[in-house]
Amino acid sequence: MASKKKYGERVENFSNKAARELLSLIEHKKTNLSLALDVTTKREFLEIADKAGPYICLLKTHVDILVDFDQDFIEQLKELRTKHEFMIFEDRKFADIGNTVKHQYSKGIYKISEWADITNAHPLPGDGIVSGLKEVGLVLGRGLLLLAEMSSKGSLATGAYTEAAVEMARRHKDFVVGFIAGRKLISDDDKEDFIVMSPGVGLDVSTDGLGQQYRTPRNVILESGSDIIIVGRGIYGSDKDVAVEAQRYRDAGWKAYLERLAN
Ligand code: 5BU
Repeated sequence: MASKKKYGERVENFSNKAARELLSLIEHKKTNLSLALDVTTKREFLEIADKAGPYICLLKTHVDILVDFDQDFIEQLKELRTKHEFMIFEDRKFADIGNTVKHQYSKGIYKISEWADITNAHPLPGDGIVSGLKEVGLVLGRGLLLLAEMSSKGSLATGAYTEAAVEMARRHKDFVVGFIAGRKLISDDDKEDFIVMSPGVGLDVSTDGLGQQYRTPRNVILESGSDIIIVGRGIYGSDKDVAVEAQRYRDAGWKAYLERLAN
């Protein structure tokens, strides 16, 4: 069952700083839209982020696809974060043993833990992946999402695997704040809460020819009980007016949430 609680009322369910901040931000900015900004140059990225900024709660990045990534990019990203009041989610999909992911998270060129409020990991390697990331991220107030499901056709993250992801999250509630999934994964319970974010959201097309599968904001938020819609090419794809499309998805996501509360 989808949560009947307002985003703001759920803040108290979390000890994690990033989760609390995100739910408060969604409540006051009135948007459950995350932009998945998969462009490959700094200039394009920063331009689009500036246009969509007023309408999103969370900017989802893949910094390793930028051909001209540098420290200046991070500085400018942080400026936009403050200007528009959104949070940052690096969709890194860590998938290695704890010791390795600890370094991948904090070191290398990207130093993800320094600027990303939220990142994510595959539960595949077992609890060590969460423990390793937690060693770095918890003191910095960061949060982690586990990939319990994927939006792509033929995904193997189903059934017992998805259930095991939920159990893993339950063992690390201070750091694991939620899931990437297509639906709410636990039944309503006052004692536990996880934030569910769903990629594969689009209003105009149903696939991308490479296995992506799109559902509507209404389907994801109202019918499936997810909390945040993640939209990429639906907003910045060719011939799109970024501000117009961002508002359109913001409105659709929020309307579905209000309907869920009223139902
Ligand atoms: P799109 O342009 O709206 O299709 O972009 C979707 C984004 O979400 C893209 O950055 C993917 O890497 C990301 N994604 C996804 O599409 N499906 C998943 O299951 C996960 C992430 Br996890």
